[in-house]
Amino acid sequence: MSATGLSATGLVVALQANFCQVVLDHPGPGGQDHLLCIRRTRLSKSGQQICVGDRVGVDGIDWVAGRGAVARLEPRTTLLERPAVANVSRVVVVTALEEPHLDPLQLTRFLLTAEATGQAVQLVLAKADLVEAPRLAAWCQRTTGWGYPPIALSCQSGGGLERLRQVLSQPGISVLCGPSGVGKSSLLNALLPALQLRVGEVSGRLQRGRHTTRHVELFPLAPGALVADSPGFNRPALPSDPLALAPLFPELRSRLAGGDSCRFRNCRHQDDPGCIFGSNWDRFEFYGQCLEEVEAQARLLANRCRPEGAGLKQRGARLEPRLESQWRRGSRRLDRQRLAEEEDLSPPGPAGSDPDRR
Ligand SMILES: Nc1nc2c(ncn2[C@@H]2O[C@H](COP(=O)(O)OP(=O)(O)OP(=O)(O)O)[C@@H](O)[C@H]2O)c(=O)[nH]1
Ligand SMILES: [Mg+2]
Ligand SMILES: [Zn+2]
Repeated sequence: MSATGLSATGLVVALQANFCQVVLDHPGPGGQDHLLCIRRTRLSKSGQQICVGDRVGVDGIDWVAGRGAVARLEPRTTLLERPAVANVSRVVVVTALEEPHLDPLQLTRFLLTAEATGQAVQLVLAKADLVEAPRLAAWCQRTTGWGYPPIALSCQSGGGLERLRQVLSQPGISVLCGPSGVGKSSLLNALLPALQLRVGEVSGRLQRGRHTTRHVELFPLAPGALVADSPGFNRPALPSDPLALAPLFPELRSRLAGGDSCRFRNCRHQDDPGCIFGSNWDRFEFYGQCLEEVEAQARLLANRCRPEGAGLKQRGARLEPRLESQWRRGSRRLDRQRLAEEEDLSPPGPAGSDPDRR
């Protein structure tokens, strides 16, 4: 469609309440290169949620007011579920070496959600100025062993920033994700000082972040290269299929892809007989914890989906749910814990138009 007509195509760079900011592929009259767009109800009816990173068709354009309506959503190549960003080419998982303290299980969960996109994953170890050189070297060696040679970075000294700039300057959409307070917005400010994104102090005994960034927003970093800042959160979700977990660990995936296989096709890789991985690998324990949680989730789902009464068995005087054999192992305690658990500490989005700017 003509850029000077009533319709156009573009990229969603930010969501604000019921609106989204769309950067147009071709500027309209007067060189207008973006529009504030409302979503059409038929898009909502089809159940499709617009995400940052989506390519959309816009119509009903009022060039004078700079308004339009999203009428069409183009198919996505990839989707990072949380933070929700479509068409991602690279996920940059950011964790601080200190303030907040680096938690390797939490880091593993972030890496798993990044791997689930099937795209390139880059690990950034931020706040390198806060630890001694031997500790930094130990973390670099450890995460390299997991399959993630990291970029160690300090916004204070500027060390590592140019290496990160090179990675982020590759074409496509990169998204920064990680816990609150690890320095995601700070490092974007260091790369693009004109952004002036809000940053917040970490506080409390656990040196937690304050959930300063509230929205995902895409910024241009180099020609054809965009980078998204995102709100920090503490507990990324895990995949729903227990068999999907192992291939998300690069240190397992490389051997599975190379044709090595355990004795049993549905091996849980928990040091079971005939397992090619054994227990002598660094993330064995984290893998086991994640697997238990995913299996507990799968059991809950299987029980909920079963018609009333159909999945019950008599045990003494009581009726108990009958479990699918493959999910029978694992702990009931985890089931209860999961039900009781709050998903994480992310606060609701605030009022106001541009809360992430200083
Ligand atoms: N010492 C040190 N402090 C840093 C560094 N980078 C960021 N900080 C501090 O860490 C705190 C949190 O930084 P933010 O950039 O707001 O963290 P964030 O990851 O964007 O946090 P959310 O928006 O809440 O997800 C601020 O007080 C920053 O000044 C660094 O390289 N070294
Ligand atoms: Mg931030
Ligand atoms: Zn195995």
